[in-house]
Amino acid sequence: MTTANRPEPAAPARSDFASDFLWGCATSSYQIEGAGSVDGRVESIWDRFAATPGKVRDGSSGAVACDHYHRWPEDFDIGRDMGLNAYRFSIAWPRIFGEAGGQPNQKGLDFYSRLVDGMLERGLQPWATLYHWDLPQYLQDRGGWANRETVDAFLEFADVMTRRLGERVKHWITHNEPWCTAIIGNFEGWHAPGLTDFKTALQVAHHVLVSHGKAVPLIRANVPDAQVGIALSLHPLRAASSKPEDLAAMERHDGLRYRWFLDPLHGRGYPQATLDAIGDAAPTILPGDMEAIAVDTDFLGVNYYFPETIAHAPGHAPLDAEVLPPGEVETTAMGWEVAPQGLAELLLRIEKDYHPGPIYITENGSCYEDSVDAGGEIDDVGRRHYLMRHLASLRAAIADGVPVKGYFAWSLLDNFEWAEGYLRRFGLTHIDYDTQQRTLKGSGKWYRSFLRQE
Ligand code: IFM
Repeated sequence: MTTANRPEPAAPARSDFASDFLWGCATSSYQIEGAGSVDGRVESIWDRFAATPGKVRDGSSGAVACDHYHRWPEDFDIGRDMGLNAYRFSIAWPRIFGEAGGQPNQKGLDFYSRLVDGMLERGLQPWATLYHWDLPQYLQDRGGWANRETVDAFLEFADVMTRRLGERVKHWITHNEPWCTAIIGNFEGWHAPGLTDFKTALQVAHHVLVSHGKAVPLIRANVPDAQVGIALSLHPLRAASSKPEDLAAMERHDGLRYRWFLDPLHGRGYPQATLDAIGDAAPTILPGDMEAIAVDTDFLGVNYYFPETIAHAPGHAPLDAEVLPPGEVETTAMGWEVAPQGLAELLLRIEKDYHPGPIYITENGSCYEDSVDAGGEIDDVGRRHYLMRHLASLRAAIADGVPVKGYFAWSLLDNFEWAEGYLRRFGLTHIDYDTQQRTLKGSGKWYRSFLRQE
């Protein structure tokens, strides 16, 4: 069924949720900031990747993006007027350290300091993500996250940022979507740095998790009353059929896609069946690593977009299991299945499996092909329905006992959608990339009326 044929969903109300529930939008530095070579920012792996022909579908990069670096007051006004009480952003490491072992860049620090003041002035609780994929290229030149030294460099970055902002920023996310950093970037190769080696990818995943675990106590030491967590991208899984081989393939995929991250974060180590299956590709683990990864956190961030259907696929690396494209189901312009109930399903599973404490939906959103009408309006009915239906699902999960404390829509603005460039729009606010004009879409207006209880 296409979105156009769908009946209008029942609208959830803000009053269905706790009065102290957090309502935000999420963004990330490389996707919105632009100002690629301003004020001492150095090259990131995404600058290098985007400059490599064929890597980004429209040949674009984040060099200008939404020019948020200069236009952030207008963007935060949009967030405030929408009625948000929280805002999730990430910090561009290449703005802070221009070389390995160098001194922090004062202009980069000042930019994020201004940004945080701008949030606070508008009643937006700042949620800072330390790593949302824009690794400095000079670190990739030394092996990137596969090199253990990057863990130390990350800790130095985390230390500097939390000392500088910790009086004002209490909520810290160490990493966004380690799966994407590790597997998409280093095995599947369609994200920066574009490597295609499974063993490297698992070493990257391990170092990312170690860096998370070691950053948590450091952040707590620097930030009075810190709340620290990690944001994982997760999918409910379905087997392609009830055949034993598809069920087994789903189990194998689950071991890597879900348990490989959640098990060690909850003190269970890497899943043994997955370790057995991957053999020599297992990462090098130093004494103390697993204990570090298992550090207690204050919340779990869950990024949910769509479910995955898994089929047995002999020869399909790395685990003879394949994620199938969705069949005859409703999809977004990304080709991702629209499955609001999948959010509740996923949350209930996480709660049952790990009981992780407070959960925040740190991303959830949809991509549609928006059109601007003659009056300059964008009636993005698909995205509006997606948002309404996912909030209804979230309400159901909370009613069933999952302690979700906040929701961040992806995204405040249309932005640079990685390998898809500017061909894909996820924003509640439309960006005209020629003029940088911002226009609140129908979905953004609905979120505003929901948040203001109009
Ligand atoms: O744009 C991305 C974001 O950077 C990470 N999570 C998924 C979003 C949509 O693909």
